[in-house]
Amino acid sequence: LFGCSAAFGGVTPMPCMKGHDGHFHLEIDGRPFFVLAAQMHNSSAWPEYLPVFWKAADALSVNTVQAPVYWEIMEPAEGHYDFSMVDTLITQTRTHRKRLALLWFGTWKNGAGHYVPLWMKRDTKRFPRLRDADGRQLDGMSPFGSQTLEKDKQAFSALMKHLRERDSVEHTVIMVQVENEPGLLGTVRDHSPEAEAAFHASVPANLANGARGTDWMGRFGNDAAEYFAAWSVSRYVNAVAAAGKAEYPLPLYVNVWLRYRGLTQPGIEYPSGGATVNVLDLWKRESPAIDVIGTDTYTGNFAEYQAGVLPYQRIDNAPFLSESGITEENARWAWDMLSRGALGASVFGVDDPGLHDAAIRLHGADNRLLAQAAPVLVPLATRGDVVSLIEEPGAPSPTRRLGNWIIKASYGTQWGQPDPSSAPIRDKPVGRAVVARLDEIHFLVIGAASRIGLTTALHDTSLHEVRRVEQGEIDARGVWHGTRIWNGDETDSGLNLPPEGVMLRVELSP
Ligand code: N0T
Repeated sequence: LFGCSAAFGGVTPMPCMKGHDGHFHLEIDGRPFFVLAAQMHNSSAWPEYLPVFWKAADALSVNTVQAPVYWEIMEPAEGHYDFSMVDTLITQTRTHRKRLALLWFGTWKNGAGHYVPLWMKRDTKRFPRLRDADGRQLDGMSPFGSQTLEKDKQAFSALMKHLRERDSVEHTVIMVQVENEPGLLGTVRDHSPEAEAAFHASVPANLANGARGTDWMGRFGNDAAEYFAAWSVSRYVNAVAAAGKAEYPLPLYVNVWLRYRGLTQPGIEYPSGGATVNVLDLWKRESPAIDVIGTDTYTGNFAEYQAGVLPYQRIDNAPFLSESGITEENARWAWDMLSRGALGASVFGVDDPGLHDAAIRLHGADNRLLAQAAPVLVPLATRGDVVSLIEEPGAPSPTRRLGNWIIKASYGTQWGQPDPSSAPIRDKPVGRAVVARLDEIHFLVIGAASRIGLTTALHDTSLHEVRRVEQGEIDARGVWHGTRIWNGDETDSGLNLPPEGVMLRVELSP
């Protein structure tokens, strides 16, 4: 499923996904890669509007940008494709020395059908609309429109074929998102005539769970409509993905408008039939052509973020923060993602004119640290040797364990700090760090706005001490370069990671 083909149509290895048991990463040019992405606003992929985006993406020091491909623009007339906007994105991404994740705004965009070409919108006979329980046509496409699916498959394959022809040597494009937050809004399931027939027919054998000949109500009871929606959307998206993959096998992903923060109403509060947590098993089973299901989380709260994201770390899926709001406190999420063997993390809407410089500066500093450390940390995370320590107001200071060591973070004014007024001013929770075990006695500590203590496990009477702390950097070959030794006030009561962030290599007693 996640095999890396050595080469495809080109001489360099294909971007591919590697890993196991819920820890997966992309491998780009044969090296582990952690996606640190910035996404533009929905209507920004036009040449006139790209400079503003690039200014932010460069300041953010991301290694990847996410940019939409609009179906309505790419196929202005049936069967006529125009890839000029895609080419512009590829060329400019190369100039800015980044990678590109293309977002296929096809049949679904946020649970609606607003990006299907005009000639399709005008022909509701060939391309039927989604219908609600009263038979009303909604402003989304029916997942049972076989002509609609055929057109989407053709267009998506044409896009992937174009990428193969255009990009199979450089591999600027490293992954593609199939549709955007697919699902149905305005109804729990489709009620078009084809949908009605399928809903009252027997459940497909692979979903029947032994019960032969039952219809959807008989098999799923009160949840039947939502499961039916998930089945109809997932197999549609999978068919589009499979068609594209046959042309050019890039890693493909789906992003989810999450069912969390107390949302319970499918089709109203979140698109029904998207890969939400309650139907995730069904989605994974029905979408083998999708490599990873990502989560769009718009929360600044650690518990909400975890509740949204953690169910997506499973034996067959890695967590992937496919979108998040770009705020200072949300900078914490990428650190947590990296520690748990995730694919990467993204911030959305970075070309927003109202965006504060402080958020850009903070995310930029983080990305520079994380991009340096990622090639070293990614394999360690797969092994379970990386932990994150994330500040959250009102929650106990995080404590983690690596081998015999207990790692504690604390924030704000500390015991032992001679002058409390010298404590950093904390109007936002931004404490974030990762600690990685390189071997028995060497740890990496990377982070910002935190104090990190390394102590012995309870009841362990052997000598545990921090012997040497060196600040430094990791070069492009993964080699450590020390710049100074930390001691005294910088280490006596814990490692004082400054607001701007730092990377430390620590030697501990064996
Ligand atoms: C996201 C973004 C963009 C009751 C929203 C999040 C992006 C899409 N959708 O700015 O449209 O293309 O993927 C929807 C989250 C809705 C939360 C509703 C809470």
